[in-house]
Amino acid sequence: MRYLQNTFAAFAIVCLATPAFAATMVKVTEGGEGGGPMALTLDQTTIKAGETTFLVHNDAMTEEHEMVLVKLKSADQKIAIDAAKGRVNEEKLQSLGEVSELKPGANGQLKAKLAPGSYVLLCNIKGHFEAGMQARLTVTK
Ligand SMILES: [Cu+2]
Repeated sequence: MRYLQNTFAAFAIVCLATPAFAATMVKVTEGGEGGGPMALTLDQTTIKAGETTFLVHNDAMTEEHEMVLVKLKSADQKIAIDAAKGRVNEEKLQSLGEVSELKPGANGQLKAKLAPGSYVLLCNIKGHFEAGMQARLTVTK
């Protein structure tokens, strides 16, 4: 019992000490079905630089989504769409990772260390980006 108490105390100290180094959490909600409005929303659109965890939830009933994290060269950078494919050409963008093939109702996570600048989060399943599955994120110092 004494051992358990000590273990718990040590654990509590670790927990209390953690917040100073804790990653910023950004909640990402994806939604939309085939033919319906598509959306990708963030619970905050401006965050501080550093370790960031994106908690991604696919709120759709039947549609699969994904989330790609892209660093932009500037806040007003235009993102070209390959009209024939109905998708963004990811090779021309600086991707920092993705949560792929997120099933309806599923959750995913992406961790990244973000430098100050402009970012976009998008779903690059055919037609989804154009339908509205994109959100800008600003990272400050
Ligand atoms: Cu999608």
